[in-house]
Amino acid sequence: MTAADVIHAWMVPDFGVKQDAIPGFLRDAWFTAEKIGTYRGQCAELCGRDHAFMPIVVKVVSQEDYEQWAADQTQAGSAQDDSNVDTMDEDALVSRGQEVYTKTCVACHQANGQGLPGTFPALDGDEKYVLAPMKEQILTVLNGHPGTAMAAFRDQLNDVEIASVITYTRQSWGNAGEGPDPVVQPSDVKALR
Ligand code: HEC
Ligand SMILES: [Cu+2]
Repeated sequence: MTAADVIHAWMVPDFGVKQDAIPGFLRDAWFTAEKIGTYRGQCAELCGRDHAFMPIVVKVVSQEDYEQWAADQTQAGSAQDDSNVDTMDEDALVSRGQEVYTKTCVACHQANGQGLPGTFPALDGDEKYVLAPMKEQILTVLNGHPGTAMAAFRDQLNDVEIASVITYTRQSWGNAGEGPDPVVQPSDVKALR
């Protein structure tokens, strides 16, 4: 859990779980749900004007229903068929990359690419990976940096998604027009996977 703005808290009393969600920190929490049903909670930190509008809903389902749900999700994801796509045009990469970034990277690296000082590195102006030859950045997203909060995305994202999100970071904020390899193609990711 983390937060993008102020401190919130994820609380579901039936599970005995209450965990602060703090910008700049990553925390986790676990519980064992023993009965199928719909459980409700709410943000438990007075977090501002919309505090009362942060309901939490957890659906506990059977293993069978979960597997069905997971299969449906995978199908929804692959409605956009990325297999056998080796190259894309630059605009398509950037716009797909923005979607991936917003879904997968923004909580840590932030919408403005500045990250959070001391916790999540800025990708805007990052000379080491983003404004550098593509190889190390591709390896970073594929394999993560073990022992840090930067996870491996090789199982979660396909070659098109990884190429897109990397292209997006290379062409956004102050990075536009700055480093080498402004465009990374799915075939580049495939070659290093
Ligand atoms: C849970 C938080 C988190 C998420 C989500 C996350 N990152 Fe990271 N990322 C980090 C951390 C922490 C580091 C620094 C790792 C280290 O110290 O080596 C990092 C490092 C990086 C770096 C290297 C930059 C540098 O200077 O160290 C790149 C590039 C990067 N992430 C890209 C991405 C992309 C693209 C995504 C989305 C697909 C993503 N990250 C999602 C936390 C995250
Ligand atoms: Cu809140």
